[in-house]
Amino acid sequence: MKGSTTGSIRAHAVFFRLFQLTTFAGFWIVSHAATGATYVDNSGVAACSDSPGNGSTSNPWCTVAYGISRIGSGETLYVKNGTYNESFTIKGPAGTPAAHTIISAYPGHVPVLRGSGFNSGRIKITGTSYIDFSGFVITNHNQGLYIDDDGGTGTPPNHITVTDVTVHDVGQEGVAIRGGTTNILLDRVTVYNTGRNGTSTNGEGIYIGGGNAPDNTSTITVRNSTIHDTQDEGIELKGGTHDCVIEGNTLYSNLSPGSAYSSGGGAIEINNPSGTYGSNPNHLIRNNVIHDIEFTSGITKYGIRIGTGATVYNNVLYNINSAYKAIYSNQADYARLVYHNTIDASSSLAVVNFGTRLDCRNNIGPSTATNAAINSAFFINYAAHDYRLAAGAAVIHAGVDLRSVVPLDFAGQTRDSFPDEGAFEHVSAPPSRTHKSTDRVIARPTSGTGGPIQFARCLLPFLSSRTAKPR
Ligand SMILES: [Ca+2]
Ligand SMILES: [Ca+2]
Repeated sequence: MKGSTTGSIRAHAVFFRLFQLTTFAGFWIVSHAATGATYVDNSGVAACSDSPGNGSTSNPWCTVAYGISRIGSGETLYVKNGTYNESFTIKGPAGTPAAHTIISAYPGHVPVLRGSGFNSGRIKITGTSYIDFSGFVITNHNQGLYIDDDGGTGTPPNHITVTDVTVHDVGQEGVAIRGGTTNILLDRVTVYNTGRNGTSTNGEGIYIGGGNAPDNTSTITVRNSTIHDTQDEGIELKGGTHDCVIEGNTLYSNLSPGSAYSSGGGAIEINNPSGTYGSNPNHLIRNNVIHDIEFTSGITKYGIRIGTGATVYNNVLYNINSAYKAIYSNQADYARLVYHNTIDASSSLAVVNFGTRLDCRNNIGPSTATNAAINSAFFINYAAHDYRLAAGAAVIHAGVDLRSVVPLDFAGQTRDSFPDEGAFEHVSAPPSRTHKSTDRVIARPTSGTGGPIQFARCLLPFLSSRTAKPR
């Protein structure tokens, strides 16, 4: 008992010491950023010069590229409002886990990095690590932002964070992350009007992995971002990529107007494995909203195409043109889990399986035993696409317990022991553990969360497999 008490006190002391250190370190970082940052400002408010002695607020540098060349590891470069006609490559200085190098818009400012046209240039990050890049608008380049191994000539970057960046009106892709790159976070990124050079077929919003060559880019997270009006896929995960997380994003008007290569793609597209990664890629696609995927003559599109192993839950899909499948699982390889999505589409096209190991349960959309076909009466405001559940909806407490995979709902609400079908858990007390014979829960077959994957639970295959495309 004594030892335990002593241990507890010691643990408390260690915690307090850690708290002191953390607080001190945090204070130091903030102080350093406030007093030690350097500045780029071409507005003319303060006369700028790209010379070594500059970099202060009163004597700023003129170009972002020069500023980056002057800062040291873990330092902060702030860029103030203005249009900077630049295409540059960030090759460092690398930060450290404790002190990232920060290249950022000055707080409240939105500097624009403008290229020289849709057929040349890009902003690139390569061969470096622990860099935070935030607050910029990137436009009028061939591609917006590349995070890669410099076309195979350099080392892949890692631990790069891109926050509050907007990429719009570019010749090809908005953002490309490739070349074996790892540990990249895109947070609150906006991408629109891609594929504008008129000759290229590559107009993806966010392109992860390689095209023809094997590419094991992995551990990429795209979060809280908005990707719309992309000529090709909104977010594409190429074969060979693995362990990526696509969460909390909004995608619309993707694959629009639709190039030749976008036929067969999804607003979120997970490509079939390329054979360079030997186990389930385990991509995680959750809490996204996909809507308004419009009809284009001669083009086939999907809301989400699952071409290899992935877990897909708590997504909301609506206004997917009735010619298209909302969620399509094809390319028979690794297991897919499709749980708790709300899919406002005809039951025959909500989730379509073509010969894959698909476990499809607790969705609103498919009309099968462990799912529920869409019904406007389920929702608070169906007409306004508010798919939170109305009190008394038949899908409340009607799901099987999949909390080991889906502990929370779309809104972050904890799912109770009788999960509701669809993306939203209704806030109401769960029923008692004693079922009545009329409860849907016990009327349904339940395999349990640890059970074997159930094959083809949504729909039998009835359409031909998608033809592989080069990019
Ligand atoms: Ca419930
Ligand atoms: Ca593509």
